[in-house]
Amino acid sequence: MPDGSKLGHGPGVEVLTAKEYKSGVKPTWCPGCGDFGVLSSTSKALAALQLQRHEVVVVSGIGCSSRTPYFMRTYGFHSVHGRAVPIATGMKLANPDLTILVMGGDGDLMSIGAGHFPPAAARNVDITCVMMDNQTYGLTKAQSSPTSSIGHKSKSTPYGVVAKPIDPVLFALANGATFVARGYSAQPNELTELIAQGIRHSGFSFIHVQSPCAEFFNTYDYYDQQVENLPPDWDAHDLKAAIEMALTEEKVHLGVFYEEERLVYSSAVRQFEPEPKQFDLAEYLKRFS
Ligand SMILES: Cc1ncc(C[n+]2csc(CCOP(=O)(O)OP(=O)(O)O)c2C)c(N)n1
Ligand code: SF4
Repeated sequence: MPDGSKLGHGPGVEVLTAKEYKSGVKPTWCPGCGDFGVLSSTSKALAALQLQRHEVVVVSGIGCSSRTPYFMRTYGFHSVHGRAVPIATGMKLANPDLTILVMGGDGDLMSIGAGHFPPAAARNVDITCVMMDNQTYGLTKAQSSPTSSIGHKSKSTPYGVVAKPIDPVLFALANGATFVARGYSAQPNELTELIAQGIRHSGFSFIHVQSPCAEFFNTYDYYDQQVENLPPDWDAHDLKAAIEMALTEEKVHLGVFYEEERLVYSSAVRQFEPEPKQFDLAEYLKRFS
């Protein structure tokens, strides 16, 4: 086993490769599913940061993408549909030293779980939310989702979707997320960097990943054509510019849209904790004399 002290991790600390963050359980995903790329990038990001596995928790809801905790050799919680964000919030408050990743799909996080996202972003809960967006409900065999385009035909919308789709990047920016980025599962190296940056960021990080469903809605050709990096001189501290860029419909931009330093929730709430009262034992015992 390599000695961690050579890498500045202290003697006796195990140096981990990306493979060692994977559980070895063979993913149940269909061949070509974008989620393979996201799993690989997440493992590589954890290896780049050399986080110890007992310090990391991957929390998910329900969906193909939400199966990710099974495939990671970290702590994991495959919870109930849409509830990953509040569960992660509780974990972070109970133990602020943990690195917590919420991983799930557009159905899980933007539909049934959509009500939980805004308060976590606004409170700046220090968790990293990686959303695998395939614009469909893969696990339940291809109903439309809140990110499906107008006109998208599916089993639940046989005549086409009529609702305007949610733009997850815009949603995160509007709700006060302090790190907002977009990646593409077919560009795993760039995605690794975005996930690592999201984890390093102190506060609510949201990484929107275009992660096609190879089985029911294969959009690889579309995204191969449509994705474009944010300009090299992009100022990620300009919220208005980030919102305007997210509204641009010509291209699907990749990179870090926005980043802001703000007090994290677990520190902010502790400011309101009352001062502990001094306890005078002798005074207290007088009542029994
Ligand atoms: C309370 C509840 N409602 C509905 C379902 C059925 N259900 C399971 S997964 C899912 C949607 C998953 O979609 P998404 O999060 O996009 O994940 P994907 O499978 O596409 O990765 C639904 C509606 C459920 N499990 N629980
Ligand atoms: S149904 Fe789609 S999202 Fe689910 S594992 Fe298969 S390719 Fe991936």
